[in-house]
Amino acid sequence: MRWLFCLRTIPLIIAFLIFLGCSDNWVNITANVSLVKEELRKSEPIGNGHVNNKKVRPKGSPAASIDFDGQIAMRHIETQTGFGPRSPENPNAKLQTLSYIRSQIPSSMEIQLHKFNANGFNGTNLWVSSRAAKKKSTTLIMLGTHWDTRSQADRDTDITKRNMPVLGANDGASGVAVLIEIAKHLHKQPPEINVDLIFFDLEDIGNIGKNAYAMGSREFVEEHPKYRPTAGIIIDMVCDKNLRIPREHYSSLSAPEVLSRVWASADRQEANAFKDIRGGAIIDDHIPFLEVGIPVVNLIHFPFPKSWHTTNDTIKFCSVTSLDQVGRVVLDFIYQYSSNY
Ligand code: 1BN
Ligand code: ZN
Repeated sequence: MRWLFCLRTIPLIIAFLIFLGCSDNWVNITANVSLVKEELRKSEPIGNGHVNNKKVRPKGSPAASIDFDGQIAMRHIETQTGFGPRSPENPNAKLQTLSYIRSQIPSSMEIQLHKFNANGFNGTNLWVSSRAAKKKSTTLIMLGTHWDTRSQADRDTDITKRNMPVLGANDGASGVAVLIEIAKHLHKQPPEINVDLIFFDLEDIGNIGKNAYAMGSREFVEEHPKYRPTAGIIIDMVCDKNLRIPREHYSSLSAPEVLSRVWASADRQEANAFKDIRGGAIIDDHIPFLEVGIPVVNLIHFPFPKSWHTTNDTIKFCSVTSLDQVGRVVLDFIYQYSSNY
């Protein structure tokens, strides 16, 4: 009987002991599940798409795949700088540049020349309208850049060069290059909203004699009082190898929603040249628009690179990757607007 008792109870005791051992693990497992849940709860993206400082964007989301050709953009810089400085003293280079930009714009887009005189200078703004959406959408986004270059390299470290003109690979040609490629992209993949691209003249003779910065855009705004785009982006100096674009001050102050959309696009495109920090207060082609209440932001390299307003502003400091980032971010911005127009 005793043996029989042992035979029956020993397995039960062993089973009980095993249960006690496992139960400890069981507690741990439940604890771990709670921990994971807590981590997940903490890591829910709240607007900025970040989890504990890491990106949580699902791979292959449509916004992430915009094919902007930075290499071709680089060639547009090469062509423009090949014409020489595009400053008022060099009318031939200016004519060649205007005709080059026109030749690159897809035929589906309308081109208007806005000729003006400011402070004794003749200028030409080139206004391209991509109105694929026509009346289907009342949203109109204005993208702008300046196509002129500075007459004097007044920040050159070599004082003997300060009267020489700036070649403007970065300060002039880079913005034009990006907008040309954006125009081609919009032609191939028309958004559901209307887009204008404006190439402004006479942005960059400020503080030379009695001239101001952003004269071309100021003339444009003054002479087109009925022109009221929904929002806009000005790009300037966007090709440097160490590109760094913080949130420009006047843009943050007067067009915060547009700036937030741009930074959301930069985040989606993983464009690390865009820095989520305060930048300088820059007088550029966005200012005349902001003054009449049109929310236009300025995407500009800041602090300015060493080559700024020097004879060193050449293509050797430009990078395909930088052009690519800016192109993708601006296109992402457009297509996001387009997806909820
Ligand atoms: C941008 C590129 N700017 C000139 N070249 C605008 C500017 C205005 C920059 C004032 C600094 C001061
Ligand atoms: Zn400049």
